[in-house]
Amino acid sequence: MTAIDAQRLLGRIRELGAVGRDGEGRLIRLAASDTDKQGRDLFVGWLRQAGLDVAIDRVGNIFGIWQSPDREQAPLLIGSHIDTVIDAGIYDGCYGVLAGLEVIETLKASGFSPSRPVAVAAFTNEEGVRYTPDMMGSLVHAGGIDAETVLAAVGTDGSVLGQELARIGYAGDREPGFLKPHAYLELHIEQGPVLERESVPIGAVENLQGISWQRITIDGVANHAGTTPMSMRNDAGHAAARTITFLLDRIKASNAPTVATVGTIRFEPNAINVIPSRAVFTIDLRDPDEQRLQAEEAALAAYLEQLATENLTVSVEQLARFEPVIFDLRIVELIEAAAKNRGLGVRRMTSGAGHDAQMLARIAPAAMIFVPSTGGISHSPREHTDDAELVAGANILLDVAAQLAK
Ligand code: HGY
Ligand code: MN
Ligand code: MN
Repeated sequence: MTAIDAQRLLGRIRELGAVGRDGEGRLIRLAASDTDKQGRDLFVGWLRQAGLDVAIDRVGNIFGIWQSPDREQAPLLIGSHIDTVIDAGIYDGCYGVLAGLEVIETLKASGFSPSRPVAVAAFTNEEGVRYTPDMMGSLVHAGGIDAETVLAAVGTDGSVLGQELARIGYAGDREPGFLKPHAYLELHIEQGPVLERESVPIGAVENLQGISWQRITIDGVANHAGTTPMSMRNDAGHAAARTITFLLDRIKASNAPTVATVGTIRFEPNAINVIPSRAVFTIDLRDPDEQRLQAEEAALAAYLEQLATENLTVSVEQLARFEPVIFDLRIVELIEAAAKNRGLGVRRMTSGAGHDAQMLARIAPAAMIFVPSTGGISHSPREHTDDAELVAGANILLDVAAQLAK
């Protein structure tokens, strides 16, 4: 049974994982940054070494294409992302991109003759930390947002994505969406606790939860922290705290799979002895059920309306909103069969995280393969998956890709 070159894959994961470390050793490769460029350059070098055609589109999505005898056939696309969050782990996204390249190199070396081209993609700005929405490059590829809108996106640092892509040399010339996939596969770490808790090495991901990202701005009145009676305050900071507590306590009490996260918050003027005149914070809401997700969005909106009656001004910006996605059952079954054929345990599951696959599912049959995350931890330097688990997942990707490309 053909197997991937484990040392080559593991070595590349570690080599890419060393790119983009800051002075404190934190891994940060935000979309279209200088460190993202370093990671991109390393990946493109490996694509060229593998003899693949390299194509880069106008929003910086990178494709490595193994042309088949019949170039007219729609390609099998394997992908993920190599941009990271702040202080990231080395596996999120990178594992799936490098495993995709590994699968192509293994198939080529094995003499496999594909009936269709096989391509690997690294999509721009999957994480959405510097520019929103997340899964941006794959959303453009799937036709969910136009390239001009994305190229004009203004980052949290005031930069403009299109200018940054040009600056780092990844404003490509291919038209986004030029590659219409026959099918799409994504291998990813689970980033959650399920597979490890159940000692199951492979996840056949059948669906992915809906995501709602909002930025809330509450404006009150700055005043002296010592002389202003509590009854006379328009305290934007207290209003933000009440909102956050209302929403998170409500969701915790619901016992539903809904999750809510306030990952960023800032006050103005941000001084110890000044009642905040402004509070700006983000809310990441997710649920596999669209109706429940809408109900939580409505509860939050109603609470904010109530705040606005208290001499506070509230504004809401929707940063991202994606409905839950169901993946292709035929591919999910191929994943299960491949795992069983290699004597590996497998279970169907929902993805709690957003992934490029949810965008590609709009234009092609798509599904994902998960491998366990130690302690269920991700978006952290403590992110880890054992080498044997990484290799097992890549071999399942290999088997399913061979099925879809034969
Ligand atoms: O936010 C997410 O779920 C993904 O990591 N961008
Ligand atoms: Mn990811
Ligand atoms: Mn991520």
